[in-house]
Amino acid sequence: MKNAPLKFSAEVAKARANGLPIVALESTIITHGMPYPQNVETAEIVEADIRAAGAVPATIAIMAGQIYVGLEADELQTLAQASDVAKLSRADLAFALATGQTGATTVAATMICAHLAGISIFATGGIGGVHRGAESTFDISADLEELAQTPVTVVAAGAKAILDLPKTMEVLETRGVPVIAYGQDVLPAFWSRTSDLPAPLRADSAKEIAASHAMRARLGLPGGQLIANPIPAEAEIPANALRPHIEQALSEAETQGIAAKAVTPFLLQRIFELTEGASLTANIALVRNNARLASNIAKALTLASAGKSA
Ligand code: PSU
Ligand code: MN
Repeated sequence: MKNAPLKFSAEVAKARANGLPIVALESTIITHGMPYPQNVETAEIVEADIRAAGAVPATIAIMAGQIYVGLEADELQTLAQASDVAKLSRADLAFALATGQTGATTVAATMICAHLAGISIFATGGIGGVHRGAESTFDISADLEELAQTPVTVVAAGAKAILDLPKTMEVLETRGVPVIAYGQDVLPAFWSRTSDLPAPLRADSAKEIAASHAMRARLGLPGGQLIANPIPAEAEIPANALRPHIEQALSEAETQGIAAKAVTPFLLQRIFELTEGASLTANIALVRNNARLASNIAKALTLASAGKSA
């Protein structure tokens, strides 16, 4: 029997009691993915988007030995301003809980916590993946392994161009993770709506994605689904405009010997600086867009399971 130290916010506890659709949100994007104060502003707007779409947001973080599922406004503020927050993945989640650390959950850790809390749908910006040069560094995000083993559907905007997108897709295919592009035949590439890669799967409605999630459970397949939702057209940054900044950030990371957990936050911060904030504006627009789609998937899943038990 599992006995996870879960602590639900008042709003999430009520949603659980009433069988309402819930969407999980990660906290590493707040502590390590965006600068203050845009990080907390974004977290609040995204939560509001989910409520407006008819679902309930559950931002997940680790504090004082407990998994917080849903943060109260003051808890979110504290987390967003803290400077010594650990970035937690599968490897360090239990240690951080056992030792009372404050920790932000990555995609991998958020999936684990969401699943423990009975939440099936999770919205974020971008997932971790296979880093460029992984053939020598072996730097492959634990997010990919988590997608292969934990049954949560993750809505993201595709992988960032800081990663090796073709290699990321190969690993996902090998590990049996469905990658479903929303409303188009090619994979989106985070800041851009399109990439050169065809999407393995395509869905045109939240209902189809929910049905596929439910079917995986019926088949007893472990692991989740990755939904690749293109950034809204008006917020897109052309790949050509970003390429030199990405190259520069990558070469600085190499020169400065940035490794392991520090790589992704370093690259995101440098690209933010080099684009004078444009990357962040796009990032906010795509997270909000993902939150809306995730809400619709969560609603469709709730409707489907209500229909089944009726
Ligand atoms: N990609 C983004 N924004 C982010 C992250 C990734 O565009 O904030 C964060 C997520 O929390 C993701 C983590 O799970 O970085 C991946 O880190 P790593 O590459 O160290 O596994
Ligand atoms: Mn890594």
